[in-house]
Amino acid sequence: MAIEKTLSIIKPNAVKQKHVGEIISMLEQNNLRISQMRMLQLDNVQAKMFYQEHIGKSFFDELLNFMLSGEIVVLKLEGENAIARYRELMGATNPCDAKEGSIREKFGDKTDLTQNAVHGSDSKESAKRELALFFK
Ligand code: IDP
Repeated sequence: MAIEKTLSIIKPNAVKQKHVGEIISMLEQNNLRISQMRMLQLDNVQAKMFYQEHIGKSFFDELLNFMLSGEIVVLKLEGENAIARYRELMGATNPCDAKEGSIREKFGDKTDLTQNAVHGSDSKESAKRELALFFK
């Protein structure tokens, strides 16, 4: 199986609630190798560029405000079939629907689906585009 690279973001709610360590531990335990990692505060331009596919959607402003509300951790993950394996480990977009033991089930806000703790690239194309925004 091919070695893939993917982007993970630990979102502001999970950073504020001090879940960075536990999330990183779950990545390591699932053989998603961390090859680069940074903590940063997004600015408006970066956030819009990152979420460009959602511009114009009803939840876009809420999503942008949330992503600008605090520091995030961005990670470059590598491993066999890493894109799909990390999406599986994250769980469904809505923490209420995320399977038991997934990152979003454990650390997402079950009353606010925007605050679902983590992001993960959904395809090889998005992984390439998203990684280039954070890692040169
Ligand atoms: P994904 O993060 O599971 O790939 P996307 O549909 O790409 O899901 O949505 C990007 C992010 O936008 C989600 O992770 C979530 O934070 C937020 N989001 C998606 N749909 C909604 C919604 O209907 N209401 C509020 N926020 C949403």
